[in-house]
Parts: sequence; C-alpha cells; structure tokens
Amino acid sequence: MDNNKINAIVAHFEVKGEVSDLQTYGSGHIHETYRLKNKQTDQPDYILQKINHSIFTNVDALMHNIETVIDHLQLKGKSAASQDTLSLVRTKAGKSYVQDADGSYWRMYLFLKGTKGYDLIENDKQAREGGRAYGQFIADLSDLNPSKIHEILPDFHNIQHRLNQLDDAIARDPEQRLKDLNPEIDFVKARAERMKTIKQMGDAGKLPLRITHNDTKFNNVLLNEKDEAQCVIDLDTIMPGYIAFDFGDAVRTIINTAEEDEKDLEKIQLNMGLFKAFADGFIEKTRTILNEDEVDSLSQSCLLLPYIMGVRFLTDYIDGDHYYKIHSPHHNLQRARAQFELVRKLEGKFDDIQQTIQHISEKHH
Ligand code: ADP
Ligand code: GN1
Ligand code: MG
Repeated sequence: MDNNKINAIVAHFEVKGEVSDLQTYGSGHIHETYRLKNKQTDQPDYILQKINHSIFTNVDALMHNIETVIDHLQLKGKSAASQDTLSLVRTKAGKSYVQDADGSYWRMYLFLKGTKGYDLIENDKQAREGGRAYGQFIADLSDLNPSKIHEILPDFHNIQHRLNQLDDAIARDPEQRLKDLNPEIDFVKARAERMKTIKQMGDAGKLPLRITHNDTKFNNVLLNEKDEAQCVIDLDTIMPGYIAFDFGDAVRTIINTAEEDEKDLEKIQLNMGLFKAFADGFIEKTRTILNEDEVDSLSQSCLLLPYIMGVRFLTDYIDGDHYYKIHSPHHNLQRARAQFELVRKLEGKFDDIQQTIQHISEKHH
C-alpha cells in the first residue's frame, strides 16, 4: 500500500502522537487490516481497516451496528481504558469511517496493546477463557433491543440459504471446476437434511433469536499475556441469531488440532480436552439465559458450523474465489476439504460431545 495514500487516509482520523510503520496485520479473511505504530511511546498504536465493501455494501448500517454494540458494552462496564471492548477512533468530521478518493471505506480502532489472536489454541486455559468471553458477550447483549441492530448479512447462518448458493454455483460452474468435485458434493448432499435440525428447531419457535456475534472463530477473541481473554473483536456480523451459531463456530476452531485449511487430512483430529474447557467457560456464562432446547442445539451446532463453512468455502471455490481472500490457487477447496474432514471426525464423537454438554449444563444449573 502506497504510503502517501495511507497518510492521506490517516489524516482524516483523530490520531494522537505521530504514527508510522504501517504493517499488514492478523489473519482475517475479509478486510485489509493494518497496524500503525506510534512514534510516541506514550500514545496509542492503531488498527486501520479497509472495509470489504463488496461484502458489506451498506457501510453506514454496518458501522451503526458496531457503534450500538460498543455503546451497550460500555453500559455493562467495558471500556477503552481497560481494553475489554473495541474503541473506534472518530474522524475529524466526527464519523466512524471515511471514504477515500477511490471510493474505498476505512475505519480505525485503538490497537489493543499486549494482546494476541490465535489461529490454533495452545492450552485449556485459553479455551476456557475464550468460552467465558464469547459467553459473556452474548449475556451482555441479551438486553440490547434487537430492533436497534440491522440484519447486515441476511441469512448468514441459514443452512438452506447456503445450500441454495452452492446449488446456484454448481448450476453455473463458471470456472469449470465441478468435474473434480464429486466427492465433496456427495458429502454435502448426504448430510443436508440432518444439518437442518437447528433451523427446524428455530422455525418451530424453540430457539429464541438473540443478538449473537456470528463469527466466533478463536482468533476473534484476543488474549492478554497471561492467556486471559481481553476482548472480543470483529463485530461486523453481529445480528439476531441462535446462540448455537456462536458455540459451534468457536468449537470448530478449538476442537480441531489442525489449522482451518489443513492440507494433510490425517492431521485433523479432535482435542476433547480443549472442547470441554471451552464448553465449560461458555456455558458457565450463559447457563442462566439458556432454555433446554438451546442446550440441545449446542451439540448439533458442533456439526452444523464446520459443515456450513465447508459449504461456503466450496461454493466460493466453484464460483471463482470472489468472497474469501485466498493465498494459493486451490485454497478454498483445501479449506472446504479440511472442514468436511472435521465434520466426519465430529460425527464419530457426537455422542461424547452431547454427553459432555449435558453434564456441563447440569453442573452450572
Ligand atoms: P477480518 O474480518 O478480516 O477477520 P478482523 O476485524 O477480525 O478482520 O481483524 C483482523 C485481525 O486483526 C484480527 O484477527 C486481530 O488479530 C487483529 N485486530 C483487529 N482489531 C484489533 C485491535 N483493535 N487490536 C489489536 N488487534 C486487532
Ligand atoms: C470470515 O472475517 P473472518 O476472517 O473473521 C467469515 C466468517 C467465516 C470465517 C472462516 C463476514 O471470518 O463467516 O466463518 O471467515 N466472515 C464473513 O474462517 O463472512
Ligand atoms: Mg476476524
């Protein structure tokens, strides 16, 4: 990224001190994220993000959601000073984002000092802390009026919608990639009905719609140097959803001993200890708001979320890789295969997962 351009963007924001040393940062799949270091050590560092406008077409509504959530978390005692919530840096015009001369949208956050995000989890403490943080996040938002939040990406975790998108990509096959994908497509079709369980429970009115995060992979909770959860980040997809979505999406990245895009499927194994620690932390913080159907839905979500991610990665691969950032030509296919392998492994351990959740729920009742 050209330095003059960045300086022009930074100049729009209320930045303290003097920033330099722009570096790309993190491993998110959606936005362009940069870290800006401050030359004055007593002043903050910053995160600058170019918002992915082809996904988030209504930036005003997106930023409205984020501001609403941050304000609500502040009512619950979270603050910029204690670094347990994200803090947006305002533009000099008092807004939460700016549009540059090329039409791109930019926003800035205070950099959360001393924190780290993990693509792979290392120990039980991290898992339990992640569970507590995501659980507390939902509990904190449980009294936020849902009408204040725009449904920014409708049908985000609606399995029928994701299967329809896959069917549509298959019908078009714009890159002629289908010929090699029979095993993956058969895998999806064979499980499609079973994966509708949570949707059916929701449609039957058994699962309350809550304000959920909807993107709870483990690297969206930052930990401090003592492995304590510091802050839940990546607030773009906060919308009404079922609590199971947040549980299952986090479990997908915690129980898996390998990376989300692991090429060597043998390396994809389940770490039940990390799963238990995460589930214990999450249920501890949400048990008082959960109904019994929601408790049931948690185990189903452990299959659903990796399945949905596999379907989405496969769809993007067939479609020609327009949605996710990729780092190699067949990256989305590799990601899809890894998620499907994870589903296979989780199916083999389903009873165990269900019993563990029941046991933990009784303990926290
Ligand atoms: P994406 O939607 O592309 O995943 P994120 O908002 O999650 O974008 O940001 C990408 C990465 O940048 C995060 O995984 C995290 O490592 C880092 N990050 C984001 N915001 C902050 C912040 N305020 N302080 C420190 N690191 C951050
Ligand atoms: C994207 O933004 P990031 O990298 O945290 C995606 C999630 C997927 C995830 C898979 C807005 O999350 O839904 O679960 O990739 N975010 C969006 O790693 O689509
Ligand atoms: Mg992220």
